[in-house]
Amino acid sequence: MTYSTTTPLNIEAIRADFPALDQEVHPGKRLVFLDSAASSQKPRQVIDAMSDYYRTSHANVHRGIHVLSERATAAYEGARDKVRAFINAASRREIIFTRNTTESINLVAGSWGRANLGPGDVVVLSEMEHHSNIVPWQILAQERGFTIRYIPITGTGELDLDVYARLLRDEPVRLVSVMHISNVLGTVNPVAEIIRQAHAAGALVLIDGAQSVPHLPVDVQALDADFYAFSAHKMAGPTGIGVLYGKRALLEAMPPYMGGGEMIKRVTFEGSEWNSIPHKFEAGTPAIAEAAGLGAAIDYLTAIGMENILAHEQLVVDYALDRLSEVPGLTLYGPAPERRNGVASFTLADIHAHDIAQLLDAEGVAIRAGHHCAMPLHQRLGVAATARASFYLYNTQAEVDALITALERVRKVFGI
Ligand code: C6P
Repeated sequence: MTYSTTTPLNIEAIRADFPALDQEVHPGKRLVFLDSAASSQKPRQVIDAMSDYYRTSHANVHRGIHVLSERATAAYEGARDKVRAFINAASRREIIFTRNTTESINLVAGSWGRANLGPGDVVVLSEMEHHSNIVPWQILAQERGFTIRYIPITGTGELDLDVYARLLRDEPVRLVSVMHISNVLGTVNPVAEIIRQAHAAGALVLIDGAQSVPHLPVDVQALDADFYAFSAHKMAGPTGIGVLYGKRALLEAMPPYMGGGEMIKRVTFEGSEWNSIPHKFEAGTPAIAEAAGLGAAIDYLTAIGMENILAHEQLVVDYALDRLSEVPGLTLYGPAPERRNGVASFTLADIHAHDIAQLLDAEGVAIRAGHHCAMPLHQRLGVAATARASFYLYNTQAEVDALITALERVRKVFGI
């Protein structure tokens, strides 16, 4: 089989931007980093932006009337403008900074959910969801008494849209909350269609974009998403900051999620008046350096072009799926290459995924093993754990070859 190697990216230049990629992790073993779905590496542009911020501009935001506070505020609010443009939100007020995708989803549950859901209502999730899009709803359902339904997955690891349509028709669905791209199966869900059908049935939609915003162009207005959540650390940005996009009218009508400084307009002993959005949802001193880092990550990805990143990753993932499918005893999970992105999860005979990951690590190949915070999905797949190789803009087909060679060693050790 011949494989396309015509990537639109200048891969050597990109790899040179990521200092962590250039190292031996064991004597004679160069790092092959295939764990970006858990958290991506960071380019020096992001590291420098955060370091520069701390060296020259740190102060608290929105508070002091002095030069450093003004610089810090500009860095923080400038990052909000970059996020707005990156996902094409209509207004910067619709961009709420959180800690990560998990906090963004908890914010919607704790604010919109607590105010709007009750007995008789239905929230629709899917069987492929990450724990962060299951557990907040389970906690709230215990308190508020609504029902959770799950869109089943088909044998190819895709959402069963017939069952989804039936749920919307037969049940009083108030909210649909599903992932854009699966962190285990790689499935790219048809979220525009899912949103269209939900809206026709009078339900709102929250999209978990943790695995999509880093990998493909996302336009929240074109999708007509009501809420959209993602994390900076999976898109070449720092840990400690994430985003909740929400439509302005919804955010304005929602009660605060946390109380404290910054989120109020006026406080008396008798009560308080809330600040306008987005500040109503950003209580306390925020992650300012991290916002500067996220802004730099967006600049970095935008300069390369999300379409180019998507095309490059598709080449690498397609190649990985082809090569992995040739490994004797290996089972791949997820749909056909044209309907997936980013990750390749597999089992190898009856070898435990942790043993695979440990032996691969000894060869310098970093993957993730376990349930990837999707235990119900693994239960549905009938396996306790999978090994997962995940890819980003800096990975190459040569690194896939290194994975395959390392897997040969695993097979030899286990005699299969
Ligand atoms: N998945 C993985 O290895 P946080 O931790 O809040 O930044 O992201 C949570 C999250 C939510 N949804 C999806 C689809 C995700 O993939 C993740 C994070 C990582 O698959 C860590 S468990």
